[in-house]
Amino acid sequence: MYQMLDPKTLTVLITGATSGIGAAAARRYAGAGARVILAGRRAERLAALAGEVGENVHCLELDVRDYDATTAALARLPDAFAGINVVCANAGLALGLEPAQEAHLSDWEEMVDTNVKGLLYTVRAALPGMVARKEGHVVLTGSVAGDYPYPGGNTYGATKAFVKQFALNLWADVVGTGVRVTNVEPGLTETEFSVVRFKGDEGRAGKVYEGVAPMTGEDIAEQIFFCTTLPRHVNITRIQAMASHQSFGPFAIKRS
Ligand code: NDP
Ligand code: 8X3
Repeated sequence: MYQMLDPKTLTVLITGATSGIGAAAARRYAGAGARVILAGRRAERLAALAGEVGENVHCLELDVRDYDATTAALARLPDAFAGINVVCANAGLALGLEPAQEAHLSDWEEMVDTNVKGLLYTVRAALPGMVARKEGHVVLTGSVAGDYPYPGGNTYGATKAFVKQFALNLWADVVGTGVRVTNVEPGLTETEFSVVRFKGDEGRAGKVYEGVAPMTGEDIAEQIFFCTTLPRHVNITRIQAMASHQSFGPFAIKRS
């Protein structure tokens, strides 16, 4: 019988735990007996999720764009949660779908600050402890958008390309330390992602998933859980999944 890691040995930090993929991952880990640290900005959502998933949970009201707050929060974790050995740097967002020449610079800045800099802050704050303990797993939430361009994906896709390359470079650094690195790269997944992208326009967000069977937060959480519970001699560097109704576009050729 193939021997997976015992989830009860895991202490998992999840950023972006108030919704979607992060919330589903929190439920998956907590349901399997792991200790889970839920991080996000919306305190009431954190409290509701903590109430739902049980006792082995600690909440951090945190904006990942604030490095000082992130390091301070990790430094004062209660003893039971201090030995983090899985970090899911998952918090992120897309804003807008305008072509680059019409996009809002403030949207670009918020995506870079969150998806790139916030993700770096989370990893930088948690990594030294895992290396010192000779055990850990960094799971980044990348995207198919980091591999494949699409109209309006401009800065969002570029942030996810950064995440992919950072994951690979991180793995080059930590190999042999006992820390693993995985970039999880989902495609179409129905969460609050599109409501956020379209700034609260639920009608427009709903159309993204109309007539297709998108993946769910639970689908991606299962992939994250799988990668992190494989035996320690196995490292999945990248895991990419698309909804079965999704594939690549052809090259665009604009004829005159
Ligand atoms: P949701 O909008 O449902 O969840 C996003 C999460 O990110 C929320 O919990 C939100 O928490 C958190 N977040 C956003 N900004 C910040 C911030 N500054 N500080 C802390 N937390 C923040 O979307 P998803 O679950 O889909 O998104 C999760 C990740 O998955 C993202 O990185 C996204 O890019 C990626 N992804 C999503 C895909 C999809 O199709 N849904 C496909 C591929 C990748 P709060 O607002 O409470 O702070
Ligand atoms: C989210 C997937 O294709 O909407 O990262 O950009 S996509």
